[in-house]
Amino acid sequence: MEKKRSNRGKVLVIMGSKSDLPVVESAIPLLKELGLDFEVRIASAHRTPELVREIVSSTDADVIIAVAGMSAHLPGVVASLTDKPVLGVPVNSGHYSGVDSLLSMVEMPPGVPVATFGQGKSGMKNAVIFSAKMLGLKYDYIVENLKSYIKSMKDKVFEDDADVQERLK
Ligand code: RP5
Repeated sequence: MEKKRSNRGKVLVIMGSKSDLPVVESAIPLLKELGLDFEVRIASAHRTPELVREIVSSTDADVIIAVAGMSAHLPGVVASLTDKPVLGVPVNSGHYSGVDSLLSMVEMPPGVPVATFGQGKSGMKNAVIFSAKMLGLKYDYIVENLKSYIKSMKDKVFEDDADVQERLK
């Protein structure tokens, strides 16, 4: 049985191996900046399927980001175990430049979707932002945090442009 959901927006980030950690860690500051509650776990669809089932069935997170490389079955298996939205982030850890992982996530059979993002750190970042957008439907404070984040991105472009103008004078 899935636990009751938390009263703050919460994301479970699950990765297939500790070798995926740099991708996950790169987005921790963003999870904090957006005010998302989060839990980070390592569990492999192939090596520890029982642990994957246990984590997914006991989490009180609202959405799940699953990060994996090679034949990346983790997001699909997670999606088969929950009614919560599952976001997949492919990692380039095999011999096919991450396409192996991308196709494993994007080509889910009809009825068991995994919202698949780009590969690696940029995909992870977008998966976190997308999670915040979904959770903003329920939590107003997240919408406010997203607005500040978007404003800071915009300000950075203006600053960078001003900097380039200055340098190239
Ligand atoms: C996948 O296989 C993991 O997500 C990782 O990206 C890849 C390689 O795993 P390790 O051999 O580094 O543990 O399950």
